[in-house]
Amino acid sequence: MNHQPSHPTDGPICTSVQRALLGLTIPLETLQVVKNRMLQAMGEGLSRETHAQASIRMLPTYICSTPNGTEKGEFLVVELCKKHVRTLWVTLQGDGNHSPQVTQDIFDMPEDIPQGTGEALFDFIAQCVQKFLTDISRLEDHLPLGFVFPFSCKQTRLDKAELISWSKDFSCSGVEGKDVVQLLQSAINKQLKNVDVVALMNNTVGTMMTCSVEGKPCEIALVVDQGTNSCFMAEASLVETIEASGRMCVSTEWGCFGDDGSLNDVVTPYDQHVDEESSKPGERRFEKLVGTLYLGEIVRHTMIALATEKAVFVESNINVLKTKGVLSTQQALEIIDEEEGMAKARSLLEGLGLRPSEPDCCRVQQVCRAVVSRAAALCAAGLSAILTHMCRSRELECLTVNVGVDGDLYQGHARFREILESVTALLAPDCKVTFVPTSDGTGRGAAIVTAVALRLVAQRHEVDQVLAPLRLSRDDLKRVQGLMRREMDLGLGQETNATASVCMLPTYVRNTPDGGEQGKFLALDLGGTNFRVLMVEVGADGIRMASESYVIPTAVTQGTGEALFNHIMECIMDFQLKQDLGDQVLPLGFTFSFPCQQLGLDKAVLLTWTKGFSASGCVGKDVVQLLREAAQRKQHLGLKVVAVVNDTVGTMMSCGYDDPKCEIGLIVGTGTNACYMEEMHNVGTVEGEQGRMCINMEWGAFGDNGCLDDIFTDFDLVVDKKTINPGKQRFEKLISGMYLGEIVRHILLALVDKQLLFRGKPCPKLQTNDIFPTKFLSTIEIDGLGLRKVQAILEDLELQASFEDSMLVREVCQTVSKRAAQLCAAGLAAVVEKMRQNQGLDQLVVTVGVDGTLYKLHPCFSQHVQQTLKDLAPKCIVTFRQSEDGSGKGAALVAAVACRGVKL
Ligand code: 0WK
Ligand code: BGC
Repeated sequence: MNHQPSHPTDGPICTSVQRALLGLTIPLETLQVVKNRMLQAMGEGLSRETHAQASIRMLPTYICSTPNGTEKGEFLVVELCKKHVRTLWVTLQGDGNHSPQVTQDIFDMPEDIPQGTGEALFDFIAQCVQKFLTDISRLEDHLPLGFVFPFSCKQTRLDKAELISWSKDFSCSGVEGKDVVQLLQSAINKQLKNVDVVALMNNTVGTMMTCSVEGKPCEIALVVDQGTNSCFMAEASLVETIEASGRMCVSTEWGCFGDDGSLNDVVTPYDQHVDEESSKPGERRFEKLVGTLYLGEIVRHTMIALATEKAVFVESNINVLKTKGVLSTQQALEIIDEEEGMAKARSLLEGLGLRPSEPDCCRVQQVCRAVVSRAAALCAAGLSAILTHMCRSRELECLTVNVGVDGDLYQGHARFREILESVTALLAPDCKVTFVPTSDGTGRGAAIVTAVALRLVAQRHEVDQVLAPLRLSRDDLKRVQGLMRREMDLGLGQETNATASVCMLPTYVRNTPDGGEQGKFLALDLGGTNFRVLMVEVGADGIRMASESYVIPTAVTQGTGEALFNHIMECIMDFQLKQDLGDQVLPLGFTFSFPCQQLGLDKAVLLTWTKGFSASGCVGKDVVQLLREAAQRKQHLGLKVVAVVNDTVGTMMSCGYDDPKCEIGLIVGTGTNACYMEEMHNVGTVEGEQGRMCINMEWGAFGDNGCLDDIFTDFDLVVDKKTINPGKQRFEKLISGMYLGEIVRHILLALVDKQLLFRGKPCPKLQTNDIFPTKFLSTIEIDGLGLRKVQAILEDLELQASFEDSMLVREVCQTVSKRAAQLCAAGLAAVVEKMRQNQGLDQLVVTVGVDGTLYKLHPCFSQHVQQTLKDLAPKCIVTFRQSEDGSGKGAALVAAVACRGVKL
């Protein structure tokens, strides 16, 4: 559909008029092209690489949420309009804010202000504020002020915005490139002492925030006034010019679209004249086709062209038409009126001293209609580009959205509205749009933005207070590193071992693999997420493995030791059956991932259970013997345990098989722990000075003697209290997968209590232990994961989360996992620094073999560990090698060496 105006059909005159009207009419297919060009320009505006050159600048506004009706308080708003300054006093009840109390005043702007100095402009605005507050007797109050500034600004905060360029005939000197908030604040400070400018926003943002229907906010706004612009709630992850997540309102500044020539096939010679006569030729080409500052001018130049071609006013001297501004957009809009239009046209043209014929008046009316229709159609092309962008970026089949609209052209003229709405529906058929004209400009919206700004600032402050204890400084981490080193030295000392919280258990593994290991082995891997039985064949051509995972029910892990080891035996026998091992008696390496006093390679006494295990009758017992007894109970004669190792040792050995520099084993999974190769002369708890031995640090218990109490937050204490081993494994409970989810859950509950999350609504499901598993952190923290997915996770917990809520939940997860990674790195820094000093090296080069679901699956845990370690131990070059096949392979390698009878 293209909207062709009707007209008399007489010869050359008709052709000129038709040509003019055709030139001013954009067919739908061309509008589709314009829409696609705007979509592309919007993409360029969002991209960090092309943002600076983009004709649609896509400026972040730092508005991250639409109003939620709880905004409360009294706010001062100042709106800079084309010919006046409007000051408003807005009281928001927080009751959905559908009818806030508003007191306002309008101060006409002296004509010389818009082209005068910036100082004069802001002093004038400050005088208006001072006068307004005097009139409403509010001079004494401490007041937050929201400033509606309808010009393109590079915003870096809600209260920091640099003017990029003036438009709409404003050109005050000394403002472009300056922070407008600062300029206004300093002008206000000259007159008043108690007014803080806390937010600046574009008038489109004010419009978007003001227009909300039945509590469903608008997510797009459009202003078609002297100038034109739009804004919408974009996916923040797509706004590459800022670091943010969730949503961010972006002011498109689409007025400049076409400044790169992408409207040249739409612009007519009449538009060209208007541009050349404007204060900034070549700039804001789109605005000059749409804004009311220009429509009258386009009509005037069209009439000049038609008159020149003797198509109109053949009886008149048309010089009057050559004066800029003789025909205003308002007049053009009156001329298009169905009833009064022709009369208006005649009185206007006669008023200009022209002697228009009836057809002349009709042709002028047609031109006016064409110019206004084109403006509406172009706005529709821009709006549909935004709609399509939002639909795609939100991965929606159909977008349903409210569009707030302000500006004389939309508010005042049905024809403009009809065309805008109908063409939008044609260009964005998969979007359901409700247009919401603002009833009172941007005032209420600006108050809401100011309220949101204050609420966000207040909320930010409160959230920072809640999370501050979990944010560790470099000094904190250096201190933890120092404490870990002290506990390690105490643990290695014969005299001091008993009091050390880090046991530093000798493992009797004295070498890492040398590749000469041979043979077929059975391996068990107990203590991680699953219990695994493996068959491992080690040969000159490498290692082949077969394995089976078995779940150990809590009833068994927390039952009797006999039942636990019986269960283990049943799994072994099931595996041997499946692997058709018949009655082969394979040497067995047993990865037993709990603190054990190793008395030999195949003898280890369990010191205590961890990770939720508590099977009775095991602590103080040789776990190999417990396994052998279970084999006897099962009349299983084919069990030959030759080695029992900790999973850290198994992991070090497994990675050491491929990388001889691997001398540290690290586990960050259900639990956490580390081992490393220590110089025998430093191991005071074992006879012998020569060579080295792998030490199982059991660092999970670091801090059990209270040395970490100042790191422990109330949330950690609550989590610890609810475990079956309160006061134990303190370091582990700050780091490992078994506990992080619970720490997050308790922080979320605290934020709900403080009304900072889920609007303070009680969350019964969130009260349930372990309802927020650590794997949620790994999902929620995936970079670029749409917050929609976070919302989905929360919905499963019957939590109705807003975007702000989802962002806050993500921030809590990030804070907890980052602390865990940093603490893990502080522990490792102590280990590598000790190894470097042990070897008297200026620089240590070492590999850490690592395993565990948290380290392997969390999106940024490993990165945080590595970055923090690099900072805390700069003299150590540390490579992290993720263990492919787990520590079972390592246990088999230890068994292989044991079988060679070589003193490991
Ligand atoms: C896989 C290893 C196993 C270790 C586990 C730790 O093979 O020995 O205990 O990693 O990670 P989790 O399963 O506890 O996340
Ligand atoms: C155990 C360690 C084990 C670690 C990782 C800790 O709870 O005490 O022996 O290495 O978890 O699985």
